Amino acid sequence: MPDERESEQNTKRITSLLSISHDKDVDGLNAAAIVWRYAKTKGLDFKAILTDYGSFEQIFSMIGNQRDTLIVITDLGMDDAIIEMVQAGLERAISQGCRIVWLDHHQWHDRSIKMVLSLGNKPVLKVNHDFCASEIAHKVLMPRDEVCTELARIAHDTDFNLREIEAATALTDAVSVIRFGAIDRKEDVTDALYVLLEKLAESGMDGVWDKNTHRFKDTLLDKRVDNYRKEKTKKMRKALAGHHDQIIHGKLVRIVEIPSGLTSTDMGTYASDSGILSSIDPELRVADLLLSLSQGGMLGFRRGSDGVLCNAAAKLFNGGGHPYAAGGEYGLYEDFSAVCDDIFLTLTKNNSWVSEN
Ligand SMILES: [Mn+2]
Repeated sequence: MPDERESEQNTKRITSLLSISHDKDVDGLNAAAIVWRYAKTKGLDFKAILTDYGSFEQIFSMIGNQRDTLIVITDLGMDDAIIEMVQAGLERAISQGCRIVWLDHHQWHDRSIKMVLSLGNKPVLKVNHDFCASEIAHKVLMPRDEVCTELARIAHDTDFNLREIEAATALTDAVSVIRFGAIDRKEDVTDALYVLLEKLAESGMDGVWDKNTHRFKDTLLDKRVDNYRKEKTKKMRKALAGHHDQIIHGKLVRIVEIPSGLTSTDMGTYASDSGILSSIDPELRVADLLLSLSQGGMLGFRRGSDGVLCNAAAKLFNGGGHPYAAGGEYGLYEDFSAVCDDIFLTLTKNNSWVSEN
């Protein structure tokens, strides 16, 4: 087929690989490490950029300067607001002998999918919501590599919030502490994460994590993670101690305020641990419905028993989600107690969030 010959000619000079991945979490980092291992097996020079959604303009105009490069984008969806700009950058790169591989698990619009697939040099686009991005990178690029298998497993544990693997939870905290530290000091996040990325790409978790001592091999990093966790725990304990409880339609409903620097996932996981609760107050049991209110007025919903529908509760606050976890909005507030009374009243007036079983 003439088509294939042409594309082979256009891409046969590929000498380097540019990885662009999400800087926010372990999934983005491990996906980049898997791509790095792929580059090594193909003998391609490797460069990585870890980034976030606000920086697409800068990234994709830089992509337009690439030549003879395989560009692999992972754990990032399309920013539909600047799709023309993204397209222009990609088209320029392709006209200079580049090829595009885009592997992701976020929500994509048809228009964005069509745009990527219409590019030259046989673009590869895999979007699958059932896996995290590292798992997709593993399957597509390095299915038989054991280190990549492990990197994908670690990413899955944190991206799906399973928290079954100690090293995965530790790596999640390490990424947060390095990332927040770089942002605070106005340093480049990719530079700050590069050492960790390089070790993960070289030898997987073995490169960074000591299985026997359950600690990071880098003692400074280990200390930073330790401190970060202690701070986090202190803040969460304090927040949990200030909880407001009420029994509504036979269910224990609890509202807590999320301290700054923490996510509703942090808070939800912490507040559903019965051991932690009884250490604060022996009488404190896991709530059937937990609402966490952020400083900005956003509400996170988590359930502690099956008889509650978080999505239905969130719907009463302009939100939605799953029966087991959902999100909504209260709005800006000053008096936490007044907010609690108001929320309790709304949940009392409506029982759609209580399921039959
Ligand atoms: Mn992800």
